Amino acid sequence: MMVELFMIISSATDYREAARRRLPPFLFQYIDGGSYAEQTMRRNISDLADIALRQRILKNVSALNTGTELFGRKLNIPAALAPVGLTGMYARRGEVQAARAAARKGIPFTLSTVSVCPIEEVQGRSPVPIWFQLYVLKDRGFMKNALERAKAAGITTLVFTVDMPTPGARYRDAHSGMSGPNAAIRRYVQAMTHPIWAWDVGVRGRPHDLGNISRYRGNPTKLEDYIGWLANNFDPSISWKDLEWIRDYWDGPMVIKGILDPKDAKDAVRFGADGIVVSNHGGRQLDGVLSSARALPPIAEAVKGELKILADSGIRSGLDIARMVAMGADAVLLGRAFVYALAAGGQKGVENLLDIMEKELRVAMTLTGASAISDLTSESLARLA
Ligand code: FMN
Repeated sequence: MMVELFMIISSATDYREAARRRLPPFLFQYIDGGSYAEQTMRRNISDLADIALRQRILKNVSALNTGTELFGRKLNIPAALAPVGLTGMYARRGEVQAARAAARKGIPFTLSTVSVCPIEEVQGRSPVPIWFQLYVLKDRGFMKNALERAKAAGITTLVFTVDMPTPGARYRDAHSGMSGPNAAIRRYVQAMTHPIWAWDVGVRGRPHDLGNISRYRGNPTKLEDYIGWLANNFDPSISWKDLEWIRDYWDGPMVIKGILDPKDAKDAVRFGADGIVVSNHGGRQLDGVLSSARALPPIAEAVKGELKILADSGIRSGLDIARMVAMGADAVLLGRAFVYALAAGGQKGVENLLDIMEKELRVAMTLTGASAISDLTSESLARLA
């Protein structure tokens, strides 16, 4: 890809820098930022880095296998791509490119409710079933419509995100031009000074509406309407009772995303969820809550084996995947890591990132003496004095 002519890419961190160069600032900052003072966002990364892996030697791990199984599907590594809104703005028809990369590398892709490309376009161009993420919205008609369309498209796994009864404030967005005064003009100027993105995505990647919402409303819901639409549609009245109709309606696996407390994880078991995602939304919701690395161990202790435990927020390497699995996750979701790669290098960028992460995971497994994903346990972590 173009970006690789100018940069050596060897990690997710390199892709972040490549994405920063390629994207207009309003988009890069939207991806890169968190809420309020961004403390939780930073701790997601630093707390994970503080988890010490336990090096073991002479364990003959020559027959190493990174594969696992999740909701009846074999995965090449214990990971899936997280739902990320507006992915079609970071690369041309970005959701399609990311879904195809995930399929090639043997892991699931999750389509966000607030995607640019609608369900039908992404599933139609993916060789394997994708996952679909749904938000709790005041307009239950939209939710029902989205579920019906997902089902009709052949999607079986639903990720239901519950940590956004109200959106967290992301101050970077007001400064960058994503929102705030004269936002449209500022975005236009930024696009003009990033001509590769402007031509490839801005011009050739149209239409840039929120595909799923447009299909429901029958007219385009444009990027300009996005912030307002979101702000008016999240529903703070939601409770476990409201989820029951979705569980009754949805035949396939249902995963509840946005759990940080063992009590909520137990409620998810009682509710009959097939899985949970331990997540603080990448530090984009309530700043000051626990990092996922800290939230995961007590949750795993409370519900391990009763449903599938996924975890996200701050995962930037295969070493981080090993850490999360060793702390009790069955698999992880990759958020910004894949988005940076997509912005920098499209489908090929995401495929390359997944290759990099698989290699990193293999090294972590080799040097902790783990031949299989099931060998990554609390015994793979060093106890600190
Ligand atoms: N989570 C959702 O459930 N639905 C979304 O539409 C959604 N949009 C996101 C948009 C951006 C730009 C980012 C960075 C995250 C978004 N998330 C969304 C949260 C991710 O699914 C995931 O929880 C988070 O990115 C994990 O943290 P990480 O990026 O540090 O790995």
